[in-house]
Amino acid sequence: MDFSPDLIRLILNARHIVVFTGAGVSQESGIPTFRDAMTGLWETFDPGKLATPEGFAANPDLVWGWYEWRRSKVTHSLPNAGHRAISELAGLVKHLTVVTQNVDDLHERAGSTEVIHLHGSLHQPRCTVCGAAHVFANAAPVEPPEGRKIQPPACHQCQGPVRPGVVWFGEELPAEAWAKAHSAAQNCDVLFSVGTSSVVYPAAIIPLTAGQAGARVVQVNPLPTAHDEAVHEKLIGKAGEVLPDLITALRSELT
Ligand code: BV8
Ligand code: ZN
Repeated sequence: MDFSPDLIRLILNARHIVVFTGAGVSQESGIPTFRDAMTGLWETFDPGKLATPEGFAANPDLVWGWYEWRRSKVTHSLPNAGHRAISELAGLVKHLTVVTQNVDDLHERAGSTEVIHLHGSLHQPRCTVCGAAHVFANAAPVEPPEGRKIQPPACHQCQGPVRPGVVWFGEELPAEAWAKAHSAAQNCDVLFSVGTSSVVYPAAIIPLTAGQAGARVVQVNPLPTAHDEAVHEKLIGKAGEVLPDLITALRSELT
């Protein structure tokens, strides 16, 4: 893929770059995107119902089983070329912040060091009663069959039911993560929006905030998104193909 010389110059001269990511950046690692996560046995459930406090209260074993299935997929997957390119980009520019909607740890495992998780993490379960962090008995769970119900573990401290450490629909985002992400969006020169359908709020405000603050907003996605009219530039393609090409173009400019 070719990139405009002014985008290459803008990136290399930028004081601060934000990379805002969604489930699409993990798709090439074999992690189903949030919308695709509802394939197979899960497709009979609506994520809007499964990924909610009410869904967990009504079906704790079903919801915990879904998250354990997803956790096992992540644990047995590897970061892809898109994650690695984002980590490499940080080494080519002055300051880079990753703001992710994803609950996996693939950015960190690709070497990204400044990662803000707006929607929590699969790896940080906590007690619904006392809030204590829960340590998984099995760090790398054997992949449960799709649709498998698994009883949530009991809290080590108070025996209350443990829940996934993610932000569900209807729940507020972690205040500190939101504040840091919003500030990064207001102070960056370029924001890449990678692999997100841009329909979930308030996360989807982040690219809009960057654009309103004067940053160049560049979308990386093989398909149209809800932000197509709002972004300044669309790099149409997979993250694992477009971003390594961008790194190559930047490196050739630097030699
Ligand atoms: C809140 C964690 C209120 C859990 C997630 C009506 C209008 C507007 C908003 C609302 C509304 N009704 C309700 C709301 C609010 C709601 C919301 O936005 N709903 C949407 C669906 C309309 N938001 C909330 O509830 C939020 N909280 O509002 O609280 C409040 C206020 C005060 C006090 C109390 C409460 C909380 C939202 C967080 C929900 N949790 N995740 C989990 O993961 O299980 S959201 C979940 O979906 C993901 O985390 C992700 O953030 C989100 C969107 O998914 P994407 O990442 O975009 O993935 P998706 O599958 O959609 O798209 C994939 C994209 O990748 C596609 O574009 C595809 O083309 C592309 N792609 C595919 N392959 C590739 C690729 N791109 C590049 N390369 C590839 N290879
Ligand atoms: Zn507890």
